[in-house]
Amino acid sequence: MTELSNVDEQRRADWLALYERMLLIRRAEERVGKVAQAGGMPGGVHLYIGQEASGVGVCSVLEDSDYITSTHRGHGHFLAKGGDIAAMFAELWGKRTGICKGMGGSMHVADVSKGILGANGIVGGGIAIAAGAALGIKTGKEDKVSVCLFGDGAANQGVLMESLNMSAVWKLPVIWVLENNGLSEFTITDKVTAGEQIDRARAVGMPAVSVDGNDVIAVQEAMQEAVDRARAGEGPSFIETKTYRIRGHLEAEDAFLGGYSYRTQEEIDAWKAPDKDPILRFATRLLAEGGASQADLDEIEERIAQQVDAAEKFAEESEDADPELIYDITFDGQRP
Ligand SMILES: Cc1ncc(C[n+]2csc(CCOP(=O)(O)OP(=O)(O)O)c2C)c(N)n1
Repeated sequence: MTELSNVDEQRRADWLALYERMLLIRRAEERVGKVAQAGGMPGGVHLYIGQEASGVGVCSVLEDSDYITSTHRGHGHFLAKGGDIAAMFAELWGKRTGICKGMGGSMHVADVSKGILGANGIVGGGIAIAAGAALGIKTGKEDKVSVCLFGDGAANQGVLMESLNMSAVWKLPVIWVLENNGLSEFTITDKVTAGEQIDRARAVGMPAVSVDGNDVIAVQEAMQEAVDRARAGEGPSFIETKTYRIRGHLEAEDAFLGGYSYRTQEEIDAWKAPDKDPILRFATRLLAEGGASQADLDEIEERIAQQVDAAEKFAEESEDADPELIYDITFDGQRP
């Protein structure tokens, strides 16, 4: 093989891995959505469908030892960072084999062994955690970075300014990733936001870029630069990934809204089209420039279908979570 074909082969493998991770998130969440809509899952379920390129591009340049903090829409981040699909399904299904023993549910999937410090039902809850993790890395002189994934609704929480400021003052190894899907629950973010959120990072003198969040390679490249900077001791960076949430805010959205709609079907359909959807777009590029064949993509689809089926079976067949465990976790075993 010539040197050039080695490079091409490496790119083909790398790109196929990105594609597979995005498709895993999509197919996993389609299954979760189906079960949740049929009433088979406890608690609120917020899907990441449409935003896969953001989480996958971000996590593709991280090691297991690097940290991420996530949001209430955290399944995609969990899987992108290498979390186990069966343990995640069991958690969502409320089973004791779940990644948090069924105590956390959809909004609290976490796996510290993979650096996943947790999804969070508190909007903006991951922001100070990410800053704290970065401070721990710095004071412990560890070769790690901390990444905070948060939404444009969370960006309006005051804790963001405090954390951006301190991370810049102390040159913390943290990357702030604003996943800007333009929506905050049932509100158009522009209606409750003054100026551009990215300018809040620029105000504290931090490098800040805005990228097409539905282009996994654009996200990966911006992220690689930011991670290199953080590892070199040059401090924090801010990346805005512009994307779109295709599903409702949560799977029970219709029941919440009772006929009210905050966006049009045309808008949603436009983001599902092959030129916008992050997975369809990347499939086209893989076939045209990445050296992949349709057979490669079909094989991935088949592999993922088996993984999703197996994860669902595992979750369904597992024992329900033990409610008594709540006392051990939250009250050190004490009973009221
Ligand atoms: C502290 C707090 N306030 C309000 C809520 C209710 N809430 C849930 S999601 C959400 C909007 C989040 O928007 P964004 O951060 O953009 O994330 P997205 O849902 O778009 O992924 C709100 C206000 C909450 N969970 N926590």
